[in-house]
Parts: sequence; C-alpha cells; structure tokens
Amino acid sequence: MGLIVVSNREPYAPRRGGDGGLHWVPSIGGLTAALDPALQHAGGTWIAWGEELPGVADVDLPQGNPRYRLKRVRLTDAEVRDFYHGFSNRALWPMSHYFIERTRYQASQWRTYVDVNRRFAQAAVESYREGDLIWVHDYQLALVPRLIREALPDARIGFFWHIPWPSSEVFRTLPWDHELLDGLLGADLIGMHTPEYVAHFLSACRRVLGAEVEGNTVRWQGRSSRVVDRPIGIEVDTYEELAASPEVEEAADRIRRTLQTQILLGVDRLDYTKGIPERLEAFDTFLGRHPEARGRVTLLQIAVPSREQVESYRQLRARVEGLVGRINGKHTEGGWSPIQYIYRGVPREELVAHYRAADVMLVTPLRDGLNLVAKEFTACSADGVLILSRFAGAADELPEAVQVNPYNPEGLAGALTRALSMPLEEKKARLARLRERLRQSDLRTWADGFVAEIAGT
Ligand code: ADQ
Repeated sequence: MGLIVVSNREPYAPRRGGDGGLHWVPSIGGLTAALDPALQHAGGTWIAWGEELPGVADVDLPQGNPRYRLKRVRLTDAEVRDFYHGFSNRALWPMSHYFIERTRYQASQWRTYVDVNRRFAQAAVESYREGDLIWVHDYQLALVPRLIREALPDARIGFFWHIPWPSSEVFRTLPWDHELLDGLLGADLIGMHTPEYVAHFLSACRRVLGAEVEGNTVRWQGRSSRVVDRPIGIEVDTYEELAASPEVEEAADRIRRTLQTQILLGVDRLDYTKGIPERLEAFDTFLGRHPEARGRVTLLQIAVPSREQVESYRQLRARVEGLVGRINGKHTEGGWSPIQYIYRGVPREELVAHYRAADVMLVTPLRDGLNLVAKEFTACSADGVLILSRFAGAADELPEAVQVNPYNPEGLAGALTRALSMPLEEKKARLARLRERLRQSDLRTWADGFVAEIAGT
C-alpha cells in the first residue's frame, strides 16, 4: 500500500548547479516537512505543479536515496495565470478569508481551474495501484477528490483544507459554491484546522447542497464524507534543538547587540490577511502614548515576498513601505528608528535566531487558517511573549498567548504595554504551558495520524 500526495507546490525544486547537474532542493514550508517523511516511509508518488525547465522531467526523490516518485504536472503560462494567480488567489483566497470586496469571480478563470484540477486528478489516477491512499491538499485542488472518485470509485481519498472555511453566508457568494462542495465531497475524509471551520463547512453542505448531515458526516451522492478538525503542528524537536544551538544563540545575541532595545517581532508572508499595516499603525499609537518607550523598543518586521503578480499584493507592499517610512519619519531620534523592515525570505537558522531574540512576537492576522509562525516562536523562545490574533486558527490551541482583536488598534497597543512589562515568571510559565500543548500534536503526529485516518475510512 503506497501513498499518493497531490499538492500545488513541489516538495523539492530543481536547481541547476555550477557543474551543470540538476539538484533537487527541499522547498521551504510545512507541507514538505510533514509529508516528505511520510511518503519516504510509505513509498508512492507526489503529484505537483513543476515549473518548465529544459531537461527536467519526473524524478525519484530524495536524490541519491530515492523513496518515491515526483510526478510533475506541467502548466502553461496562461494556466498559471488563470488557475493559480486568478481563481485560486483572487477568488478562493479572499473569499475564504472574509475579504469579499477583494474577490474577482471570473467564469473563464473558473473554467481553467476545472481543467487544471482535472489534470492533477488524471495524474493521480494514472499513478494509482489498488490499495493506495490518496491525500489531496488545499484550496487550489478542491475538485480533485471528485474527479478521482469518478475514475476510482473504491479509492480511499483524504483532503486537507489549509485555510479558513468561512461562514456559509460568505461561502454562498461564490458562483460555483455547489460545484466546489461537490468536488470536495469526493473525499472520504476532509480535514480542517478548527471546529469552527468544520461547522461552517457542514452548514454550507446543508444549505447549498441540501445534503444530509449527521454529526460530522455528510451524505451526498450515495456516499459519506467525514469532516474533522485536525490542526497542523510543527517539528517541535527540530525547532527546540535549533533554538538552543550555540550558532543560533550567537546570532540572537548579535541581533540584540545591534538593536540595543527591546524587540517586537513580526514574521509573515506579505499578505493582506496577515494584518501588517494594522500592526504598524497600532505600534504608532503605542509610541504616541508611551514617550518613555522611545529609544527602548524596536519593531522588527520580516516580510517574505508573495504573489507579486497579483495587483493587490503590489499595492499592499507599497502601503506597508509607505507606513514604515511615515512612522519612522515621525518618531526617529538620536540614532534610533522604531521600525526595522526586512523584505525577503530568511534562512531557517536566521529566522529562529530572530524568534530567540524577540521579547514580544506579534502574530496579528485579520484572518488565518492556522498560523505556523505562532507555533514556531513558541517552540524557540526562552522568555518571550506571544501576542496572538483571535482570528488565527491557532488561537484555540494557544490560550496562554495574549490574545487580541487586530481590528482594534487601541487594544493592540494595550496588549503591547502589557507584554513588555510582563514579569519574567509569568512569561516563563505561559511559555511552558504553550510548549506542552505543541508537544501534544507535532507535525509528524499530524501527518501520520491523518494518513492512518484515511486508511481507516
Ligand atoms: P501561510 O499563509 O504561508 O500558510 P503560515 O502558517 O504562517 O502561513 O506559514 C508560513 C511559513 O513561512 C512559516 O513556516 C514561516 O516560518 C515561513 N516564513 C514566513 N515568513 C518568512 C520569512 N520572511 N522568511 C522565511 N520564512 C518565512 C497556509 C495558511 C496558514 C496555515 C498553513 C499550514 O495560510 O494559515 O497555518 O498554510 O496549514
């Protein structure tokens, strides 16, 4: 029995080395970290969209010690535009995050979404051997379960939806609401991060499809799908060990020595759902209210470039840079600037050094499926405080964080004051309890547990 993983992004990306040889480098991100070990263990196939590169075809991975096959789905530039930047990121992404005014529902992009989903499904069907388990990931591929089911009525199929599932009132704005639900319900098991997302999904099944819902089970088209909340975890041990390593300690010291102030940290993909402008404005409010904090606190914002082909992401970047300039212009004095802004992805060691150096971690999305940064910081920090938005899926699991409403700048500024003056004992006690919670379900348990649940369906 093998495993077939279907995701939009590849677990390893091809790089041409100086010697002309091809090197497959693991992609950054939770999905590779979670599923690469599971697939290496079970053997099978990973199906993903692979960028066209001369001489690059399907490949056995990991290089040098092959355990499974990466099957690369090729997409034309027009398909990438309409399927990925278009329907996925301009319709499903904003809709699922409650940004209805940002959605663009375009029939031509929907048609490309259907075609591309069909190609992923075909690749899975071709790779399938009797008894295999199939695990499909995320909002780009919602129709894949149904399309596989049509060809393989007896296959065991699981699906994980990594972003929020919105209230059915919002979901019903999607012109293809019926089709999307029908696509997902081709799976036997559907996973989401929180019980609220599951409840919203079940409600959509009832209202949009008129499907029969009993407990967590949806009956539709003569079959049953179970819908479960299974929040993703992180590699707790890996982060803890890295954070305690001498190299990281030294790098963290360097960051502290350079800034010479208390450090507030933000780490996000540059996405309008992450609440970065709102965070900067709250910091501005805080500085206005606390003149004594001048020269004593720095907000370090690390933003990783994201979806730059989409206009609203370019606008966001300009807005954030404008705010950083305005706030720094207003408050800078005597060699101190309140905001340090880094616009790039940073290597994992450097990221962990920043988590380690931070006094306060600001995770304040306006809406977020889960948010792995909150968990990574928790695993790495020795005595920092996590400020966490109530609209991040992780808020349920991390009640000892200082929870905030990111839409309320006054409240956020108040939380900053509280976090910066929290007694050491309390900080340590909160972190210890949060760490225990992380351990209850780390990334491997999550992946292995979900695979076992697919097998049990
Ligand atoms: P994302 O929206 O990408 O994920 P998140 O969960 O925070 O959000 O994961 C981001 C990852 O990128 C983290 O592992 C973080 O370390 C890394 N990262 C962020 N900024 C970085 C930087 N500047 N340099 C290097 N690395 C950086 C989607 C959903 C989330 C859900 C995950 C997993 O939107 O809600 O938690 O999938 O299901």
